[in-house]
Amino acid sequence: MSREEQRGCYRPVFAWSLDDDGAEVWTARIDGANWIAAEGASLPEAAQALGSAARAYAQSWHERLHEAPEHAQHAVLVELIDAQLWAWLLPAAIKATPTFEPRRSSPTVTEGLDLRGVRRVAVAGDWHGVDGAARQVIERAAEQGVHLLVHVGDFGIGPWGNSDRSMTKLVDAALHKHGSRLLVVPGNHENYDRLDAAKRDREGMLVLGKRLRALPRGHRWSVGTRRFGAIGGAVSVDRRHRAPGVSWWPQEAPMQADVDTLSDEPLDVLVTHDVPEGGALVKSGFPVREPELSEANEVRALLRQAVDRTKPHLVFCGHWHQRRSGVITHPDGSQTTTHVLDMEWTHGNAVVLDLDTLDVQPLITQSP
Ligand SMILES: [Mn+2]
Repeated sequence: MSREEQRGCYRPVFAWSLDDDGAEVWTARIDGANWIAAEGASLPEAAQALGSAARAYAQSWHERLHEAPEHAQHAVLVELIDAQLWAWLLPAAIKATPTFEPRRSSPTVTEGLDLRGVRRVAVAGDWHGVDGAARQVIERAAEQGVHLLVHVGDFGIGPWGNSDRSMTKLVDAALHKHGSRLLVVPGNHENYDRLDAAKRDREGMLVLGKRLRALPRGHRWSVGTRRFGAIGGAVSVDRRHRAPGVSWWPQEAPMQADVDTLSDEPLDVLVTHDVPEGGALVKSGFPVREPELSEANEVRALLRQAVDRTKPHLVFCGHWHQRRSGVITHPDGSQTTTHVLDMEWTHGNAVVLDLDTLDVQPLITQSP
């Protein structure tokens, strides 16, 4: 093989993708010497880093690697790095520069979470951005061998106002620590602008972190062999005390179209934020005025319609900050049991659902 042919065996490669947060990531490597690799937030950054990695390799080669049998053969590559590094790397980098906007159909759309083997699920009620309470539930569940959690909303998806504290980042880190995953069915106290802008994974779930997803209204998914459905959202009965786009979002309440999206196929488990009408006896701790009262009742009627159409065995919900349950009997004799979960730092905040038996048991937690 001529020297020129030997040089042709090494080729700089630059590739573009999106990470889980939707940010651009550039990777760079030398084809034929794959251990020389780097990445960066931009193409120039990745090219710089690849240049440094190549120089570092050449230096180690001169110092000791030339004696190693698997590296001795790369003398031509080292010569190329020593004499012509940028004349060699730059044309390849320039060729990789996107001439149009970044490809929308990127080959690295976020993978869906694999939920096929899951046997038990922890279901938790309103957390309102209290990451300590979230961490405790995630930890207790993991101790009991439960690594999938479903949240019924008022999770506290931010950003909220000017706070740069991120509930989603804190919870994603806790999930990582315990090898767990969490699916949020949004409530009314969530930043809907963030949800509307979120990227979807291959399963159609909204990506909030590596291990954290939110479920769009009307979304269906499977856990093990069980069929789940989601209709998040509710009316904030205190919205007149809140600021639009800062602590209140007009997209908060579900609509008829969401129930139609969910459709009539039977479900095992329906997850909502508010309680479907007739699902369980709940009582507001304070008087609610019109028009919020009527709007909230309309939402509960819509959720009841979803229950009547999908006849789930179980409904999990929250919103009322109390632990209640109730049974709806359908005309065909089948029954739906509704579990209303309490708020953060309470014993009624979380339960464990056994997917084989559909049995529901409290998840034992402690007050702080
Ligand atoms: Mn709520």
